[in-house]
Amino acid sequence: MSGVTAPEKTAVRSAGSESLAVSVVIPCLNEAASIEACVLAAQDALAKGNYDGEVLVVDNDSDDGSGEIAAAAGARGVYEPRRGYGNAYLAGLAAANGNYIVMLDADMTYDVGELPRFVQELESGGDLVLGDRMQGIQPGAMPWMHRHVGNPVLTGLLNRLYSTKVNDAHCGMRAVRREALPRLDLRTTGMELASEMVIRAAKEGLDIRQLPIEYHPRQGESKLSTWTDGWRHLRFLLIHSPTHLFLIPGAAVAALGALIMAAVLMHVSFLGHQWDIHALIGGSLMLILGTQVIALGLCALAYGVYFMDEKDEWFNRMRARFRLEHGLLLGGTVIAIGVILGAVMVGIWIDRGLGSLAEQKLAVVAATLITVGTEAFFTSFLLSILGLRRPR
Ligand SMILES: Nc1nc2c(ncn2[C@@H]2O[C@H](COP(=O)(O)OP(=O)(O)OP(=O)(O)O)[C@@H](O)[C@H]2O)c(=O)[nH]1
Ligand SMILES: [Mg+2]
Repeated sequence: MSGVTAPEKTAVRSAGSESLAVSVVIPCLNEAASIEACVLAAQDALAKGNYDGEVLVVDNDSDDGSGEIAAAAGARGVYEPRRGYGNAYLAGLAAANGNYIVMLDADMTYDVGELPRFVQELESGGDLVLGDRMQGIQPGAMPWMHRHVGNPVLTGLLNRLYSTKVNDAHCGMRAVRREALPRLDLRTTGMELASEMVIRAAKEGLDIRQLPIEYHPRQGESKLSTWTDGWRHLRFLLIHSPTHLFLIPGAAVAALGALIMAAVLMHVSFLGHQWDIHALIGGSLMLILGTQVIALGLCALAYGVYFMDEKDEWFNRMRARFRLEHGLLLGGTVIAIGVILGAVMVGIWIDRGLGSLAEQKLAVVAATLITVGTEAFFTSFLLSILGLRRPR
C-alpha cells in the first residue's frame, strides 16, 4: 500500500442509497507525455458519474518523472520497482480500495469516459468486464500485425483452450469486482496478466462480460514488444492447459504411430505402396513419443488438480475409475507381450543355429511394446506419488 491516505472503502453514489466505491488503476512506465491528461480524465469521469472513488497510478520505476506528474495531478501513488505490466497491476490491485476496479493504460488510448458503462456491468452482476476494441480501432491505433494476427490468433486460441467467448483478450481497459480478486489469484508479472485474468475468471466460473469500446492512437512510446509479449501470452495459454499441450497431441501422435505399425504388420498398401520396416520404425517412434507425452500430460494434470486447485472433470473421472494397480497391470501386460515376442525372436535365432537373423519387424514391435509398457508402469507410480500429499 502506498503511504497516501485512502478514501472511504464504501462510497455512496449520490443518486441513490446503493453503496459503492470505484478505483481507477493505471499502470505507468515512462508515460510523462500522457499521464497528467489521463489522471485528469479519470477524475473527471468519476466526478461526472458521481462516484466516490480514487485514481491510483502505479509508477513502475519510471525515469521520466511520470510518478511525480501523476501525484501532482491528484492521483494516489503506488510505487512498484519491479518492472512489468503484471507487477504494476499486482501492486495496484492490492492497493485499490474501490469495490469496483476499473483498469486502463496511461497512454490515452482508452476513453475513461466509458467508466460508468463498465461499472454498471459490475453493478448488474458481472465479475470481470472486458473492453472489446476490435470494431473500434481508430486509424493508427494498432499495428496491422497486432490487429490481424497477434490479437485474433491469441484470443482465438484462448477461447478454444478455455471455452471462453471473448473478442479481445488483451484489451487494457477492463473492470473487475474487487471481491473477485482472491478467486482470480493473479500472479503473472508481464503483459500476460491480461490473459491470466480471463483464463482464471473462466476457470472460476466468474461472470465475464464485454463492452465494445474505441481504441485511439497512443501518446508517447509503446512499451509493448510484439514478439516477447506475444510469446509470453502464448506460453501462458499453453502451460495452463496440459490437455491441449500434452494429452491431445500425444494421443494423436501415439494413435497415428499405432495405426502405421498395424498397417505395416497387416501388409496394408497405402498410396500405392507396400510399407515396410522403415515405416514400422517411424510408427514405433511416434507411438513411443506419443506415449511419453501423454505420460507427462497426465502428471502435469495431476499436479494442477492436486496442488493448483485446477478443476478437470475428465481427470477426476479417470482417477475415480483407475487405481495404481490398473496402471501396473496394463504396463506389466504390455511389457510381458514385448518380452514374449523377444523370446520368440531368440527362439528363432537358436533354431537357426545362432546364425544370421532377419526378424527386424518382430524386434521393432517387441522393443516398442517393452518401452511403452515400461512408460505406463512407472508413470502409474509417479501419478501415485503426486497424489500422496494432495490436499483432501
Ligand atoms: N509493457 C509494459 N507496460 C508497463 C510496464 N509497467 C507499466 N506499464 C504500463 O502498462 C500500460 C500498457 O503498456 P502499453 O505500452 O500501453 O502496451 P499496449 O497498450 O499493449 O500497447 P500500445 O497499443 O502500443 O499502447 C501502459 O500504461 C504502460 O505505461 C512495463 O513494465 N511494461
Ligand atoms: Mg497502451
